[in-house]
Amino acid sequence: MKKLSLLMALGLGVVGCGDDTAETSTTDTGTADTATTDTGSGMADTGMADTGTADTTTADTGTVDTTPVPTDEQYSGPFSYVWRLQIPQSGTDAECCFDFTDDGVTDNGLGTLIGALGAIAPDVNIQTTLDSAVADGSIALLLEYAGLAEITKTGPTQLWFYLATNDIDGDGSGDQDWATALKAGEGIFQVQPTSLAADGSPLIKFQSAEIDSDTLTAGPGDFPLTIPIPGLLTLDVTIEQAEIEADVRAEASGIFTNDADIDSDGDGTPEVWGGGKLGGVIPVDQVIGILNDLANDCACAGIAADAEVIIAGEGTDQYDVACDPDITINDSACTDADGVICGNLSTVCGFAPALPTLGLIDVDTNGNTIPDAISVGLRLSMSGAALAATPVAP
Ligand SMILES: [Ca+2]
Ligand SMILES: [Ca+2]
Ligand SMILES: [Ca+2]
Ligand SMILES: [Ca+2]
Repeated sequence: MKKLSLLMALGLGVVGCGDDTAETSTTDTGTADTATTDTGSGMADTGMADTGTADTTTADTGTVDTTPVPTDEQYSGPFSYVWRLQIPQSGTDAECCFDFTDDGVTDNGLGTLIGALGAIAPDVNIQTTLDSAVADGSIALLLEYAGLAEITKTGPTQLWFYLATNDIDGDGSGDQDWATALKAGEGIFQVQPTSLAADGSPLIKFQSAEIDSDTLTAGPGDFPLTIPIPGLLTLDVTIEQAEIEADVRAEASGIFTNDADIDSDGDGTPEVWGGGKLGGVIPVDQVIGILNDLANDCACAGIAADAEVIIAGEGTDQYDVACDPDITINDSACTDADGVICGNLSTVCGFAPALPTLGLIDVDTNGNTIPDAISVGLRLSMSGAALAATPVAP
């Protein structure tokens, strides 16, 4: 098996989480909220300014805004730098992260897959690959807590995500030591323009988030994720029902996670896990679509550019996956230059029907009791961070 480095470069994507309901004239009859407190005569707003539809009349009699939209300036912080991303190795309950099937047990199809991969290909260590990518700066993820109360660093906020760089002087390598400076919250970063929309706002955000004492929560919402597989392509998937939960503390330099000691492998000795959890589900249709797109580039194996090589979908009792038996695959002429998938297409097709039996497809998202999505979860470790005087990299 070739090296499949599943680099979870959280090129995280956008949006969605908001039940950021605008006050409307039907429930809210006051003047427009323009500040952090409501100046009308109704119930006090506990949040930040309301950027929804302006109230049209004189007194506010509506309910409080539950998902305030911050008004403070972008890049004013506070920030967190993600200094470690951990992929669960076994999919055990303790490791990670959330229960998507309402049975009281956390679900992590990704962890199950990683565990299976580890058994099949012990030399492939996705966690080591990920650790190196974070330590050398190829994955540098920064979070801004927009609108978070400056003094208490608690209360409602939004989570804005940036891809960042520590190479402020532009010489091609990070300016500070990862292990001693960045992990300790002394890191200084610039935001990569690739993580910004045309108007300069972050592409990636959880609009509904909160720090309640020492617990950060965000989501649920859609979370587009970019997974670069070197030499192959960049996978774009959207994690649905995405949410974050983290045990955090505020320090002068920003928001830190508190590590968790969890004996995930059951050997009696706890391992150190990041205090943050990020999880959600990926519909299998998305994954099959990506694989079919890859297969369409396999002219070397005799595949037509418009062929539907893998036929998949919900059957009567499971999500079925199989390659079209009418398509002849001869991948012997494919070389490394054709990518991992083309050279292994017959292997992929031989393996495909077994996919539903691995326990990987574990969540039913459309209510017909047939699982159709893969649950995923990652552990995050974060430290405080700051932006450079010029916050956006050239
Ligand atoms: Ca469950
Ligand atoms: Ca540098
Ligand atoms: Ca252990
Ligand atoms: Ca289903």
